Amino acid sequence: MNSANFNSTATVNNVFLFMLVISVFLLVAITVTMIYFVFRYNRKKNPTPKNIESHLMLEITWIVVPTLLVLAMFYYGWSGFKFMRTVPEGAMTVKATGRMWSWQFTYDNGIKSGELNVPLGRPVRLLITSQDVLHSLFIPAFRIKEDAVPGMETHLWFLPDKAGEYDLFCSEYCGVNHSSMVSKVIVMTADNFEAWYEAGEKAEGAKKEAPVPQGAQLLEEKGCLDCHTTDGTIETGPSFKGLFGKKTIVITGGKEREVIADDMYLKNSILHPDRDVVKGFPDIMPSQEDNVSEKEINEIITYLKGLK
Ligand SMILES: [Cu+2]
Repeated sequence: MNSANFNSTATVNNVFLFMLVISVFLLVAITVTMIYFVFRYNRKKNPTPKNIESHLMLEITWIVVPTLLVLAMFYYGWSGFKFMRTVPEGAMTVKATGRMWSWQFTYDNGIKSGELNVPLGRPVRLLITSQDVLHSLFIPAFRIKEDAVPGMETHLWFLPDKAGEYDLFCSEYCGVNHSSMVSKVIVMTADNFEAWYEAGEKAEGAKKEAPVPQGAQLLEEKGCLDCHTTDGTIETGPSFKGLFGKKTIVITGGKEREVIADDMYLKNSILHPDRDVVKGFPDIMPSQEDNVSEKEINEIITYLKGLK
C-alpha cells in the first residue's frame, strides 16, 4: 500500500467490503443450513433420537475456518490502520482546533479558516486538539475520524484526490450546539489553493502591521459568534447588541443580583464566564483565558461599546 496512489477512502472501503462479503456469506450459509436441518432432521422423519458422537474432521473445520477468517479480518484491518496512522512525507500540516461549537483550521503561514481548504493531490496531515471539551473530527468522504482532546494533540492524514466540497462534522456529543458544529473540506486545484493561501497570507501580514485585529474580526476568529449574535437575536448566549452599559440580572454563587455591563463585567465574563451567569441562560461557556489576550479583550470591549 503506497500513499502515492492509495488513500484512506480506498483502505477503509476495501476492509469494509471484505468484512461485508464474509458476513453476508456466513449469514446466508448458516441460515440456509438451519432451514435445511429443520426439514431434514424433523421429528416426523426421525421419531427416535440418535446420540451423535464426535466428528473430528467437522470439529477441526469449524475451528480452523472461522479462525482463518477472523485472522484475515484482523490482518486486513491492522494493515489499513497502520497505513492510516503513517503520515506520508511531504504532507501539508494543518492544525485543527475544536471548540464549542466550531472548527478552526490554522495553516503554517498563520492563516486561520473555519473551513478546511486543501490542494488536490497533496496529502494533508491534521494536528487536532480542543480548546474546551471532547470533540471529534469526522470527514466521511475520506473515511477518517479522530478525537479532539483538550491538552493533547492527536493526528490524522488523508489524500484529497477528488476536487469538490465535502462535509466535516463533530462526531462526539459536545453540548447543546453540537449539531451545528458542521464545516466543509474544500479540495481545490493546486493553483487555486496557492492563490487562496497567498491571499490569506497577505491579509494575515496586513493584520500583523495593525496593532491588534478589530473587535468584529476577533469575535469571528475566537468563535464568540458561534453562540452570541450582534443583531439582537438570542441564540445559545445573550446577544451583544446594546449590551454595554445595560442593567443585567446575573446569578452569582446561586444568588440573583443586578449588574451594569461595564468594562470590568465584560472582561470578567470572557475570562470567568461561570462567575456571573446571565439569568435565563445555561452556565456552559468555557473560560477564554487561553484564547484571548488582554489587548484582544480591550479591542472586543471597544467594539461592543459601539454595538447600540
Ligand atoms: Cu464538538
